Amino acid sequence: MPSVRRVCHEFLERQGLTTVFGNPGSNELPFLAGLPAGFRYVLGLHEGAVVGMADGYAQASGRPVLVNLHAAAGSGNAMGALTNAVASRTPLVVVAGQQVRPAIGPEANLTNTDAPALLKPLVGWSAEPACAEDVPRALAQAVFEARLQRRPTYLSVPYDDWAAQAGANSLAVLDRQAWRAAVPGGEQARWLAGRVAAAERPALVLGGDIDAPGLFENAVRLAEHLGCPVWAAPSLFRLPFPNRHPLFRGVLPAGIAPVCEAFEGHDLVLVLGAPVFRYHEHLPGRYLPEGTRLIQVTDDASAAARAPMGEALVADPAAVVDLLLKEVPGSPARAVRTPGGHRPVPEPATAEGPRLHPEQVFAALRDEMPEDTAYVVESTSTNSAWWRQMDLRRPGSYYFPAAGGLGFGLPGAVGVAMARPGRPVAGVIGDGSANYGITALWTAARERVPLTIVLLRNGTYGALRWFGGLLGVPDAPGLDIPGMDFTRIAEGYGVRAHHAGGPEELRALLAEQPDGPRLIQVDTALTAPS
Ligand code: TZD
Ligand code: CA
Repeated sequence: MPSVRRVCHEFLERQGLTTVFGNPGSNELPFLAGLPAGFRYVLGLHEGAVVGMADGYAQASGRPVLVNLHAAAGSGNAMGALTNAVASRTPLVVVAGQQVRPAIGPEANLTNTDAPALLKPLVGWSAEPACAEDVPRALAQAVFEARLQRRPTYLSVPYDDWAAQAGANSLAVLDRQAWRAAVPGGEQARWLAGRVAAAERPALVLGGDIDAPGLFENAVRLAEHLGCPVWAAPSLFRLPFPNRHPLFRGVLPAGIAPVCEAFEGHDLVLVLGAPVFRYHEHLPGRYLPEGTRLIQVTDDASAAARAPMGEALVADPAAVVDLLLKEVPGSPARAVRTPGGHRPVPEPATAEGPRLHPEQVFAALRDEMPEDTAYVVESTSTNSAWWRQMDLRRPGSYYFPAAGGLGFGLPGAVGVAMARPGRPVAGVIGDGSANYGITALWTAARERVPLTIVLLRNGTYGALRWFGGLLGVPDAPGLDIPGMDFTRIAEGYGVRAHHAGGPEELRALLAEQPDGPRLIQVDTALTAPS
């Protein structure tokens, strides 16, 4: 009979979870013994960076990814990064090492006390198998729960389990598969198509789940078919629609009152692939204008259940988009006759003095980077400058920390670039944000990941200064971060680095395509996020 470890390695290989992001400790070493040649273990130097890289990799590949963390300390370090993975619905399978079974009760050093409870509030499923024989089945459950729920899962495994003999029945997991399909039934389909067809002024709100190959393009078709305006859902983390399309109205503001205002005059708001809604700033008001009806379509049952208003249909948004394209008559009056007539970009704003306006940086990216570049953005005060300058037309073009937890951007860019080796990737990272995931630079150098990091150095936590104004706190301490030279930090981690002193120098650097990681630091002027 093979060992538990052998069966688990084989299961992971069959499921395609062979790129493992981790930072191991003694408890984890027995799982890593004899890892077959097809596995790639990507070492991260801090668990926040490990999860950020795995998150980017899983989002860009659309597949579950294995994360290997050290007991309670490593899992704890990962928790902030996991908040983003929960909000982006990333299927991360976290496997943490545990002390040997007889040492757990007496709490020997490195015991993960009550391990399943540690990450419970964040993950979709959390367990420590009751006996060694159950480890292969539990690992399969961790993978399938992550895929079916689209949420991270957590499995704690006592390290003496890996060398144990697998039971005969353990081998059954090797052939397991679990899929999900949720096509609306006839009655639901008729109800939904009827509602959309009857609407006089419908509006679409698209969420991160729409940013998938095929679905992204079909959502454009649906919007053009209905001839209706499109918003991206608030607290955007993936771009679900080309941002200069004539029907695109931008990202909904993340407050109750401004969302209500945006929907004024619409009789139906159809939300596809998003929670209703991830508000941020507390701007109270009515949820919806008088007479506006909201229908949410999501495959996330919890998002459907917790929405504070509207009707919800739990179904695959891709199936629903297909259905609506087929069943709802097009609107000749509203139809967009010249799809492809994208809105032009404005001249970038400029700044006083030697610093660049962020719009100049983004205009340089737009003009000099290849059109299919994937951007991972973690720069918080430059949000409106970003959307004013960028022209993103393809799926998988934009990633942002989904729960607003900093530390995703730099590692996430490394993960996206590893998952999509054919596609140019740029991280657009603030000087504050960079520090939460800075160690990912070392992994990028070690793995020779082709990647451009544009580091925006304004010397401050810009977004917090803006928030200070909003919340009536003009004098908060701890918001300035002067005195960091990221070219030297990057070089210390083995990453080639440049300082761009002006727009032309920046453009010239961006026009070169790197064969490994590089960082370009640029001094920027402070702007407001909106
Ligand atoms: N810690 C973590 C893990 N996540 C956070 N979101 C914050 C702290 C608070 N925070 C923000 O929400 S924005 C921000 C902080 C510290 C400033 C980020 O600074 P930056 O970008 O230099 O990356 P800007 O453009 O200067 O705002
Ligand atoms: Ca900053």
